[in-house]
Amino acid sequence: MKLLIATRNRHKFGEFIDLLGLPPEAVACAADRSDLPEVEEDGQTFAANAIHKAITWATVTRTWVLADDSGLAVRALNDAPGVFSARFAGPNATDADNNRRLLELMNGVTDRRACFKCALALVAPSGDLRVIEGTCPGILLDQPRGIQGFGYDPLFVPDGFEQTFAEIEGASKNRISHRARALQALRSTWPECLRGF
Ligand code: ITT
Repeated sequence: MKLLIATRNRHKFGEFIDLLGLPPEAVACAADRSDLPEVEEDGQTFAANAIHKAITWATVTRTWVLADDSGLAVRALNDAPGVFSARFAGPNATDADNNRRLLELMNGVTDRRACFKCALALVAPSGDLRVIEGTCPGILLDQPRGIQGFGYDPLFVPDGFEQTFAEIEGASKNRISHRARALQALRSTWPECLRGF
């Protein structure tokens, strides 16, 4: 049985491949599955969106499903863009559009604190469900730096680092990221959950 990673974002999927350490044949990406229904991410919280997606697709596939809803919460913007992170600059916004909009709103703002957040929802074929969150605090720059990663990575310097997520190696991001921390917490509350694939 495969584990379905319930994301169509190839960058996120790549991070999960590295984080999970599972053989590629054990894992499927939602971007490769044309049979999955669209799931509206219209919840008020990351957790609500992750649960909705995981349960909807687990019902269709009857496999293990791991869903991630994540984004950036900026202190000076009352935690925006939050659940609107992917479409901050509009419905079809690119990462560059979203970063530009964020920089415009942060122009002249001295409080640069921000936090990446990730909610993971894991559903077993039995219907068993766990939801857990991970966070990664840091600060926002006033211009992008680096070419790795995705999303807001070029603007975000995690606490304890001087480089942005788009400048540090993927392996370093995967040690401290919101996604890595959520996965660690999931494994510690449900140790047997991602074994045996
Ligand atoms: P799926 O819904 O298919 O998973 P998505 O990219 O739309 O893909 P989200 O709805 O969870 O995923 O939106 C997450 C957005 O938050 C993402 O597009 C980025 O802009 C931002 N984001 C989340 N995690 C990030 C990370 O590790 N680095 C940079 N930006 C991130």
